[in-house]
Amino acid sequence: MIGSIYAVGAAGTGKSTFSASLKEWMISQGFDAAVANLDPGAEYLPYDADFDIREFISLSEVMSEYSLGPNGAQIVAADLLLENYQTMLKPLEEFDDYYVIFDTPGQIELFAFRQAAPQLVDSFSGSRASIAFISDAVLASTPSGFVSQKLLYGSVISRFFKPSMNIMNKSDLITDAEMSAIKEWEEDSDKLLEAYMEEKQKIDKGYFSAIIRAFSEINATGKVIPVSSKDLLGLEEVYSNLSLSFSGGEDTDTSMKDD
Ligand SMILES: Nc1nc2c(ncn2[C@@H]2O[C@H](COP(=O)(O)OP(=O)(O)OP(=O)(O)O)[C@@H](O)[C@H]2O)c(=O)[nH]1
Ligand SMILES: [Mg+2]
Repeated sequence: MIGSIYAVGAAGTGKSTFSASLKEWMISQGFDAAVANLDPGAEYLPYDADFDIREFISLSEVMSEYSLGPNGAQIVAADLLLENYQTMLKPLEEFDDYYVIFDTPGQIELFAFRQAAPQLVDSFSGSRASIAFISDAVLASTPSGFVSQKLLYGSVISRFFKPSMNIMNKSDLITDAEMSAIKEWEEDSDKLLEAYMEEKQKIDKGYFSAIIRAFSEINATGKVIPVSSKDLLGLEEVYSNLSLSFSGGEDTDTSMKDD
């Protein structure tokens, strides 16, 4: 694999749509790209999967075999994948010269916060792995939503310790003014604290200003990349971040089909 991109994020933030769009964009640019679905519970996918974990794990079979309801079955299914990935992911070996985008399970805790997930990423993709944390622009457009998504991003990157991107998906759903406010909060932690204090009247200022100060320190890697997976916008910046993490900045990709 030239590189593995793991799309990780809370339910409904657009991981599957992002995976589909990034593949489409990469192919349009002449790169070889494939999408692997790692969500055994997915009922509908907005792409034709090049690899689909549902061929190995059936949620309904897990439910009847283990006498579980849908939530318990999701956990067992996630663990089945994490315990058996070496055999199950073998078909992906044929994508040696591809970028492979991994669409992870709907609920973030089923992948990012299970014990074995960092091990899967590490041993399967090693230094060719990048985490694409997918957040929702609508949520990020209020100061408290912005703060909570940054915290979630922080907890995901501290699980994987891989190059990562903080992707603000669905940016087509927010106004230019909301986008400018988000950019301002990123640049200026005082402005973020001010906006936060305005939104939440009775809070412990000391505690939140400490959290917000910590953001400025991780900003080097934590700046959001606005993306619209619906309109295929922002994907060029995603790609340049990827090539930066995979090749130290130079676009040394040899898989270009055109020119
Ligand atoms: N407007 C807009 N809608 C989007 C965008 N990306 C995804 N959506 C919509 O958001 C909804 C959820 O998208 P999915 O791609 O299924 O999200 P997901 O994170 O894979 O969802 P789960 O796997 O169920 O957690 C769908 O209705 C998508 O069409 C986007 O960039 N803009
Ligand atoms: Mg999905």
